[in-house]
Amino acid sequence: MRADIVIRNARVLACTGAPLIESGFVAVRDGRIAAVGPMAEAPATERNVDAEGRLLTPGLIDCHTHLVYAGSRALEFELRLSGASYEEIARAGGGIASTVTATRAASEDELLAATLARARVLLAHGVTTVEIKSGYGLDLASELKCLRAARRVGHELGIDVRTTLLAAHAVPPEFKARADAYVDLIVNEIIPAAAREKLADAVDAFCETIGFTPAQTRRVFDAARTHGLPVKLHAEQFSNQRGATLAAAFNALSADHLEYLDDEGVAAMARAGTVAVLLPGAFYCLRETTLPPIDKLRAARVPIAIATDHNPGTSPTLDAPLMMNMACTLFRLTPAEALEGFTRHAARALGLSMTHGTIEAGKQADLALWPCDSFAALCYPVGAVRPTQVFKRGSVGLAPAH
Ligand code: DI6
Ligand code: FE
Repeated sequence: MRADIVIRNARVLACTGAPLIESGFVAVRDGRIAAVGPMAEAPATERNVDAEGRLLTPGLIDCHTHLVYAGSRALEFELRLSGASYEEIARAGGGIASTVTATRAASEDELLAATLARARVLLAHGVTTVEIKSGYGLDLASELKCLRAARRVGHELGIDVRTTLLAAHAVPPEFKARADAYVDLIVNEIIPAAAREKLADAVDAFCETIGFTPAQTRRVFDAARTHGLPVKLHAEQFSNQRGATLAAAFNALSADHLEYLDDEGVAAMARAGTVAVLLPGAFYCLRETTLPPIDKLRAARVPIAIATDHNPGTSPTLDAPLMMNMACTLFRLTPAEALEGFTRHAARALGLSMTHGTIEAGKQADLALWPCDSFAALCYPVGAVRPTQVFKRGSVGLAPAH
């Protein structure tokens, strides 16, 4: 077998469900994984990387981020510390709306620069594929501007970016008390334009008392379907709107947050194969105390993914391994579940299962080498866990910027 590069002497965690290979190799050819196995079967090649017994995992996949925005929400953080709730701030015109003002005022190049800086930090934490949502533009031109900036991040950094149109994130100020008219705009103009310009890989909405009703969400999903775009949903974050059931009825790739998910939602997601994306960063920042129904999701065999939910309001973090730690500590996931949540199941939440998320022959050679030796060792430190090396399509050039 000819290989361009062989990573040797690695503890290989393929995230396929197969046991850890204690002393293994991964051979890469043309940017794809050519073979994986124990060292005894490693092919000879000229270019080798000695992993020196470190843990080799699939590159992490951050399947839920709001990476494109301008401005800061540090003041709101202080308000919440002195007692204001997230909902109160949102209803008073702060929260998402304040980020919308700053994002509308920023140029595409300014947004690109800010987003690139954030994406580089994600990369330094082992993320090789990232989903980026719009949702801070909330008008036709600004939503498309955000999606274009997101696409450019992928080209600039050589990582995979999947874009999601989240025009239904909040009702913009010019549509105050006219949410249905804003949904008309989304359905008649924003979704068709994003589809026409191939700027969106999926469509998302925030189904919530402070977001959009299930009926409005359904209209957004119908339009996505008309334009051939798969859907995802911010569901059951603050209250049970039966959003997950609605999402499953549209064969959603994922339903995300889910603290207030009910039994019917669990069953509907299981039937539809919709991934449950859990977001411990937002849970932590909002001091939420209601846990997503993890045991019920497990029992129904709903795939569970974990993501950063990076956004300036409720999850200002770019530390993917810290989210795995929090998924274990706050949600009681096992370290193996947390890592599968950031690899295999995250790939599925983006519709990328065929090419991403596991170390298997034929898949894209997206890999991360960690300075530790087990699932548990990866998840147990609270912060400051970074890969020593990241490979994207087999390219070793992606040295994390520390
Ligand atoms: N739920 C969240 O946690 C983020 N969006 C959403 O629908 C928060 C976005 C923000 O506060 O800026
Ligand atoms: Fe989110």
